[in-house]
Amino acid sequence: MSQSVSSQLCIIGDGAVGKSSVIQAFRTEGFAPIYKQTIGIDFYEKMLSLPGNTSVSLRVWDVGGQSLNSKSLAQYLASTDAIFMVYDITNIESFDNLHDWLSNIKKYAANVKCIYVVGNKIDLMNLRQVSAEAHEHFVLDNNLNGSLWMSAKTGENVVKAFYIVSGDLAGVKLSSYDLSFHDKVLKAYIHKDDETEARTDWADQIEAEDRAAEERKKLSEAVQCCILA
Ligand code: G3D
Ligand code: MG
Repeated sequence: MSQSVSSQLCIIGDGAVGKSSVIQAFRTEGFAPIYKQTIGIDFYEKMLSLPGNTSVSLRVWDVGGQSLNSKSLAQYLASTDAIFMVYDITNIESFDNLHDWLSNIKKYAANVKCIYVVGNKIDLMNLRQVSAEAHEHFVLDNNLNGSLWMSAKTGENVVKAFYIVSGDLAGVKLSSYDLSFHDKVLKAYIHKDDETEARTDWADQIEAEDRAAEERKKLSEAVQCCILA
């Protein structure tokens, strides 16, 4: 039996954390704008196909222009099903301000089912000001649904994140195998002023995941070649 779900996702967070860039990165994967308002809010919609004949029509709102206390922010939050709370991993203030964003969510987002903390700009890992532990604690302490890291610049984990939220909203559990089809290989980015910084376990872990994804891709290409031959 097929299932079709229609859902709304709001992307919120301080200015310059990369909210618009995250949407832009996803749009380059065929994510088309369907409407552009002049009052400062854009939304984009895409149908995502999930295993088990399920499709999710995800309407994504970039509420970037809205300040924490604006009336329209309250309106957008009131009707949203899911929220990405985005911060910039190189800017501790943008992480600290998530407390204030969360207070607004609790006040206004009456229908929200899934809230994720998104650490963006992981291509700038060596400039990181927020530890993975602090990020995870925030998620656990506030009983949030998920923890995501991404780079809108390289595209790392962006598409995957939209599939994760779609799966959660539709009640479809996506395996790491399902999600591996939406992996994008991370390009290493070393900031010129600080090339001597030691690598972290986190960076090693991400690199290992990328290598595994690359291996899987190579394997599936090899299998395709065999079939063609
Ligand atoms: P906002 O919508 O949250 O206000 P933007 O943020 O999407 O406008 O991004 C703010 C700046 O951060 C932009 O730089 C953008 O290119 C940069 N940025 C966004 N995401 C990433 C990322 O993942 N990595 C890096 N390195 N930069 C990112 P400019 O210079 O154009 O203002
Ligand atoms: Mg913006």
